[in-house]
Amino acid sequence: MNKFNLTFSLKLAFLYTLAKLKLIHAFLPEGLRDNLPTGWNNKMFWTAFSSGGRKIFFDYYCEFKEPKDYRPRESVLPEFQLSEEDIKFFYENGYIGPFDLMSPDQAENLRHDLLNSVSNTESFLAKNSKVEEEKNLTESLLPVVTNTRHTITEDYKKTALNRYNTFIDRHLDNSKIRDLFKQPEITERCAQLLGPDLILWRSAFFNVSPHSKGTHFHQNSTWLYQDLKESVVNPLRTDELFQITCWVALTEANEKNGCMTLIPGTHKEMVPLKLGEKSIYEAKKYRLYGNSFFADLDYPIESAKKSFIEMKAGQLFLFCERVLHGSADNSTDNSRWGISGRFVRTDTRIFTKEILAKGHQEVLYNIKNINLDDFKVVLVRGEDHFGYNKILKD
Ligand SMILES: O=C(O)CCC(=O)C(=O)O
Ligand SMILES: [Fe+2]
Repeated sequence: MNKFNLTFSLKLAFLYTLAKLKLIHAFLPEGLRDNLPTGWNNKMFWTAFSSGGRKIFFDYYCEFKEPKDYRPRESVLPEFQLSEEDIKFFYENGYIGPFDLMSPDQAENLRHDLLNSVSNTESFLAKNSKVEEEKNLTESLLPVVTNTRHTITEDYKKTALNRYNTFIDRHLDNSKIRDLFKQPEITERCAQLLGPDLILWRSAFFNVSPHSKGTHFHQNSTWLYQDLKESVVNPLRTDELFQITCWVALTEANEKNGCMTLIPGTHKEMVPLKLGEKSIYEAKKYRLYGNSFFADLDYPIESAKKSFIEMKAGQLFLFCERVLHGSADNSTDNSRWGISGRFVRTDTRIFTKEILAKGHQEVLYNIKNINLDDFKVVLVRGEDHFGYNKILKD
């Protein structure tokens, strides 16, 4: 771990104070204004400040308040019903499942079909953004997409970027992915946890290649780390359950080939990263400082009790992204594939007005200027009484 950095703390205190003084932002030089930790809360500031830059949150810090009761928030058909016990289990552990969605054969066909189709068509992101400096797609970004910590060659970088463009948010241009996530096996269960009116805002394919390391352990909350300045997911409250991820197994997933692995109960609070010298990313920016893919979490991952979510192809499980999760290593000769969809209520704003107007960036991938004029969410259940998000019409 690096040393306590007094200069860091003093600078951060200055910048955090300025960040809170919104009225004077218009009068600040742009360079300074752009580097203010405006997306941070007091806990994030205090953790970074009091550790002299050695501990920093990767995503927006929030805690999880227990609900008043564990009654389902929507009544659904009996076959999809969760009991109060089930809901209590979800709140205690941060996940529930697996449940059946389709047969292994159907999952296998779907995987072929989807991978073929997303590999041969252009994604929303690829159409609407440009990579500013490919040479700056540094080594710190690549393990995210590739699940490896190999030496990075030029070829490898391109592959990583292609993979990113191929596998993220393809529900925006692929109706089969939308249909997949509109199925009642998913929406009816999410509704009992979140409420009746739901949108899908993100989807992503995840692959653990043969004989490679599994996905590193991580937590997510509001995706503040993407844009650095503003959260992507903006719920009315962050101290309650505001989002659920549905992970669908497109191949069988077990301990040998890289099934999802999580540490039950860790969704109750976000954990900071312990920064080492190497992990410092975007060091000039005090808004967010770490890269969870190289820094260790301030949590005893190795010795923690883990749940291995073994699934048949075609099953799904639901989890709160704030639970510490990753996947087992794949020691087999075949890839393990899954696709996840992220669901929130219609009262949640995806992207702030400012990001929508100015464009988005994926800092970890160095993808800048993502134009969001055509960005939409998918209403998968109920009605939208808020109008915060543009809805994709099928
Ligand atoms: O499939 C994996 O290995 C990781 C998935 C994941 O991190 C997610 O769905 O949030
Ligand atoms: Fe994740």
